[in-house]
Amino acid sequence: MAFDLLSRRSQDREEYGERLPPGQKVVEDWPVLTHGGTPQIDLSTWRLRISGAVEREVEFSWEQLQALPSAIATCDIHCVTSWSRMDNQFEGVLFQEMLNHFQPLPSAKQVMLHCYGGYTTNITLSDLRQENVLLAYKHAGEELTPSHGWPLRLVAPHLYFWKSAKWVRRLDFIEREEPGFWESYGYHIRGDPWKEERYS
Ligand SMILES: Nc1nc2c(c(=O)[nH]1)N[C@H]1C(S)=C(S)[C@@H](COP(=O)(O)O)O[C@H]1N2
Ligand SMILES: [Mo]
Repeated sequence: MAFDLLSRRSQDREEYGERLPPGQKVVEDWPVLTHGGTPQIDLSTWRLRISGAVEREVEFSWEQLQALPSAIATCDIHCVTSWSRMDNQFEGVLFQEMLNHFQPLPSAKQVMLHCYGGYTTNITLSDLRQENVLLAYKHAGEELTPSHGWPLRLVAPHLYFWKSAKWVRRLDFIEREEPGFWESYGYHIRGDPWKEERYS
């Protein structure tokens, strides 16, 4: 068993090289990792709120979000529990596109992502500005399933996947670094998989 895992890992390494962060192994399925349960969400009352250190706080209804230009990002995702899933096709609104609809204040350095169900995670504004980061509503051409974050989740593929908040409901722009849920339990404040920033 241990031997199988080791040989699997070296095959993955041969196939993917630098694309695969250290200590990760490739899976074909898509595990669900949720602390707590999947929240019940009603699209008619669903909102995405932009708050905190922004020029003007704004809210998007589901229809308003759908009306924004969409994009497809193909990316690999890396969970800190050591699985990676390659070549995911997410569709949604790029964070860079979202920035055409509100203006962070110069003092905004970080964003606390708040989710339906209570989960939070912190991310720097510069990490959110990376070109592949999006608020996704589809995966592989299909609506996200409830357990993977329907109706809307963040996808920030260059960081460990715990940063990719499912059921996101609020982006709170803040001026100082603050830990989110897992970060306050000892997970790394940033979580770069290539540097193996797993724990603090
Ligand atoms: N709201 C919320 N978002 C979350 C989580 C969670 O528990 N609640 N888990 C995180 C973790 S630890 C991981 S690895 C990924 C898992 O996403 P998946 O279940 O779609 O694979 O979601 C992240 N986003
Ligand atoms: Mo995770």
